[in-house]
Order: sequence, then structure tokens, then C-alpha cells
Amino acid sequence: MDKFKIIFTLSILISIVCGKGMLYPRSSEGRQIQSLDGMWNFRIDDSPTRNEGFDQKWYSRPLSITGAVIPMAVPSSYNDVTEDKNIRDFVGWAWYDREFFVTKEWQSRRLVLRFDSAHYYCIVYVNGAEAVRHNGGHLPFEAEVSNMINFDGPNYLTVALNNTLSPTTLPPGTISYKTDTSKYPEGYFVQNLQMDFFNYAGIHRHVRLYTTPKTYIDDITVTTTVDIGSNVAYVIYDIQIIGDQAVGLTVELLDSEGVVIQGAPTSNGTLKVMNPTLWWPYTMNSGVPAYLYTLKVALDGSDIDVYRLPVGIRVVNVTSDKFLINNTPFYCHGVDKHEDSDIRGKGLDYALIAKDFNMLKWLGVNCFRTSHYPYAEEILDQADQQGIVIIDESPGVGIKSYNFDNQDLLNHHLEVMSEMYRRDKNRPSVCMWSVANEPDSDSANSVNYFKSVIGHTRQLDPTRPVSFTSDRDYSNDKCVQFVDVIMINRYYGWYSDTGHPEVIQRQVNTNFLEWRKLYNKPLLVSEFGAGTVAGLHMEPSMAFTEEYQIDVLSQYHQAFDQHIGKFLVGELIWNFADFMTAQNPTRVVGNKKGILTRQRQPKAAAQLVRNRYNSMFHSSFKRDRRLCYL
Ligand code: BDP
Repeated sequence: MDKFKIIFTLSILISIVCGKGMLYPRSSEGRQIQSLDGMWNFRIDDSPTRNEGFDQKWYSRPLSITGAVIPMAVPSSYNDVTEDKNIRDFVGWAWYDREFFVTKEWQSRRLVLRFDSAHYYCIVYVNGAEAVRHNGGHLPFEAEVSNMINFDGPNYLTVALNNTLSPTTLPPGTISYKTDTSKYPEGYFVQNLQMDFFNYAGIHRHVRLYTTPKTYIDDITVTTTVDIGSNVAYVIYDIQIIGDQAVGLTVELLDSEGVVIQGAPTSNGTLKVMNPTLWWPYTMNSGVPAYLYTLKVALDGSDIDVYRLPVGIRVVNVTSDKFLINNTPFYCHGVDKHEDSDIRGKGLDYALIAKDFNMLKWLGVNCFRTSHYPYAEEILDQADQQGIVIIDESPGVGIKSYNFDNQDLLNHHLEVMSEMYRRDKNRPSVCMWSVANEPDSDSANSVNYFKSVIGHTRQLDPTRPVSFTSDRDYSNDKCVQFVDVIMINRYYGWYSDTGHPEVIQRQVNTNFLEWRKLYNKPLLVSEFGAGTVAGLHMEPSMAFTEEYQIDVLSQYHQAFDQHIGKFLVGELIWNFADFMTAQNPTRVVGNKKGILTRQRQPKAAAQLVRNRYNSMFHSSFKRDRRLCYL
């Protein structure tokens, strides 16, 4: 067992993130993409040392030669794909491999291997040699592999993936070694989680090989400003090129019909847009919400690189009592979500994404938080295109007071915020960063930790507000002082006063006013809800029935209505849908606080929410019509 511990620790120390940019792979005149998704070979290393894979160098030969393999889908979590409890609940190294071929036409190109996410700690080998390793799920990593590819025969791609959560991972966790042999077999250990969702593991998103020319566009950063009064916007861009720095380039801004409306020949600058069509949440503009321009960057020469980046022109500001998008007050009527569904766990699934966005629109949701980690880029694409505001949350969930003094954890958290910013910085839908969920923000040592994480995030991105969600009280939270918008998670009528929804309004009102007395900042309720088993009914209601969920939510709604337009800027229901958790006596095959089932079918409360949210934005169209159109 010691060996297992040592391997995991060493791996973290030498973890690297390659490259400066992390542009989403897009094919163009200069770039091609080869998907490596599909059915891979798979095996868990449940050997007594949990280290047989490295001892026997499983990466040096096809996995099927060193032992038995089963087929495993990529992308998907591996946990729920088989009937094997050892695989579902596995902790340690899981191994994947597949064969692939590369056309000789790509021999002169720069080849990049990109993983959109693999949970949690990942080492990637190409033809037996290490290509890249990455520390952390939910975020992409890539490596140039041009010199590792065989153009005359098969290539082997091998992945070693470790899902162990430790005091230096995000989310943090611990391993307990059970040494009492009167109760547990030799070498027995369990993973302790500090969060309330299943620790799904696997290659969760796309794996792709893509090409670029040798001189290539490595990164593009775009910010936008809007001068509402004079009907002018500015697109400020900065392009990083790697390779021949003398190469010329053309930058063009195209409207949604592909017409060039502005251009420049420099790698950084400002494009002035007269009469801009702004990016709006769909609830703030019934005409053309979520309008996207395209920034087309093309390098000169015979071997050109071309990249097209969607750009939404909008500006976000926060005052002492308002959340402003394009200088217009935005009220977030939304939900918290999870990446979670049957069979694939946290694996990317286009049908699920389409269904979820249809459901969000059906419910009238205009905003969601990526609780409790950054979601797939394909999900954020939909938010950009459909005009849904995103509070982009890091995997910093469940950080306890005993974690704050761990410098390695803090360094990792800073690195994760940098990776998140690098990936999502150009997205108009991302309107706020959430650096953590429900940390022990009342402990003295949380102060320096959050001063540092929030300060770092603000330094990376001065254009978006920064926050975290607090479940602490106004009287003892020590870190809300650093945020732009106060986000609070509240479970009156559920974790306290269970069975008494009649006290919710009073408690919400008292709590709001206390926060307001202390801080002159807008307030957003980032979680409230009640556990509800679909199909369970009782009148009068009791906890866990569909009627009780309605009672709880409507009490919150009545309380919120007294503060909308004052300092309350949003409400997020916990949760959009039921989701899987670790087994625990308070969870009945997962967390049941969804207003939808895990299969995305509505519970009775979904109708209540649908009526409320739809009427909110239909009336706001009338109220704000003048402001919404320039
Ligand atoms: C909140 C957490 C969330 C949980 C939820 C609950 O932020 O992750 O799932 O409570 O208990 O405290 O349902």
C-alpha cells in the first residue's frame, strides 16, 4: 500500500501542463482533426500493490498482451458501464489503450494530442513513451506529439488514470487505511470524499489528434467593451503566435452572416464596431439574443494557419446592488446542475446536452452555475449560442479548515483557476467566476487562502466578477469580504426545521437583512431546495414528497419577491436534476433534490418553477424593452 501512496505523490510533484494557449480544436484551412473517441481497451489495476501497471510497464505494449481487457467507451465514466462493483467503486490506477493510424499526409504537420478532460490524474503514453501528464479532472490538456507518431503502421495510445482524491487535489479527499484485521482484510482502504457527488472517473470528454502548421496561432484573448450611449463597441484582441514571429497576419471580425465588418493586420489591437449587435441572455432580448460575431485570424504564407473564434460583445458590471449585463440589471432565475446521467456518469453526451438545454428553456432558466467543476466546452458552446448566463465554478468544493494550510493545495487551486481562465476567458456566457463551493470560510486560516485565490482570479480577469458560495453565517464568514457578489447556499426547511416550510420566509428575510447590514454588495442565493422522491405524494406534505418540494420552493419564492429589484440578483435551485452520490444513509441512490428526475422528467415542482421563471422574463421584456435594444 505504501508503494501506491508513493507513486501517487511523486506523480503530482512532476505534473506539467503543456502550452500556453488551449484553443478549442476547430478544423480550418490550416487545421485538421482526427477523433480518437470510440471503444478503447480497459483494465483496472487492483493488484495488491495497486502498482502492477507501472512495475510491469503496461504502457510499453498493447494492454491486451499484459492481461485481460474489456471494451470501454470514450468519452464516458467507467464506473457504471459494467456490472462489476470493483470497477464501479474502484480507487487507483485504471488503464486504457487503443490503436490508431495517422495518414502520411500529416508527416510535415505539427500534431497535437488533446484530452478535453480525464478524471483525475492522467499519464498519457504514445507508442510506449510518455507524452503528457495532467493533474485534475474537468479541464483540457494537450501535447505536441509530432515526433512520437509512426506514419508507417499502427500507433498505440495508452492512458493511466488515477481517481484518488487526496489533501492536494480539488476536490480534496483522504484515504483511510483500515488496519484492524479483526474487521477488515489486509490492505483494506476506503476513499473519503468531502463533496456530495459520486467521484466518477474515466476519460470524460473527447480525445483528438489535430494538426497545425509549424508556425501557428497558440492563443487568442478577446475582451469587449460597450459604450451604450454612443452605440459603439470595442473588441480588444491579443494573439499569440508560436514559430516564425515575422509572419504576417490578418484579423477580421465577421458578422453572423459572414460579412467582414472590421479588420486589422496586427497581432493585438482594438476593433471598433459601430451599431453593434450585443450578446444578451435570451430572457433580456426577444429579438436577437446571444448574437455571435466571429474573429477570424489568418497567418500569411503558403502554409497558413487559420482560426475562427466566436465572439459575443457584451459587458458585465456589478454595483452595490445590481448585476448588470450591458448596463441593464440582470436577475438570474436559474438552477445548479451537475454533469451526471445514467450509464455514462460524467461522460460527454450530445443528446443529453441538447435535452438539458431544451429543458432549461422549457423551465425558463436564464442562468446556471457549473456546480461544482468546469463543464464540457460543448456545454458552454450551447450557453454562448442560446444566451444562458454561466457562473463558472472551479472544482474547489468541500475545502475544510484542515486543508487551508496546505501550500500544495493552494498552488494547485491557483493553477486550476489559470487553466479555467485560459479555457473559458473568451466566452460571453461566462459572466462570473466561482472559485469554490462551501469551504470552511469561517476558519481563521481560510482568509489568506481565499485572499490569494480570489486575488489571483481577479488579476487574470479584471472583466468578470469573482465569488464563491458560502454556507456560513453572516456573523462568522471571513471570506465574503473578498467577493464581488455574495453567494449563499441556504437549506431552511430542509437541513434545519425539516417539515416546517412555514418558517422559511421569516428566516430568509432575517438572513438577507443581516448580510445587507454587513456588506454593501449584491446577493445571490446559489442553492436552496428539498429532497424529493419522484412519485411520492402526501397531503398535507411531508419531507421527501413532491408536495413538500413545492411547499419549500414557493416559500423561498415569496421571500425572494420582496427583495428582487433591491439587492437580490438571483436564485439558483438545488438542483436541476437528481444526481448520483456516494452511498450514505441520507442518500437514496443519489441526491434527490432535482426538480427533474435523473432521466430529465419533471417532478411536480418543475411546473411551479416553469410558471415563475417564464412569467419573470416575459414581464421583463415589457419592462426593459427600451433598454434591451440599442
Ligand atoms: C450543499 C452542497 C451540494 C449538496 C447539497 C445537498 O453545496 O453539493 O449536494 O448541499 O446537500 O451544501 O443536497
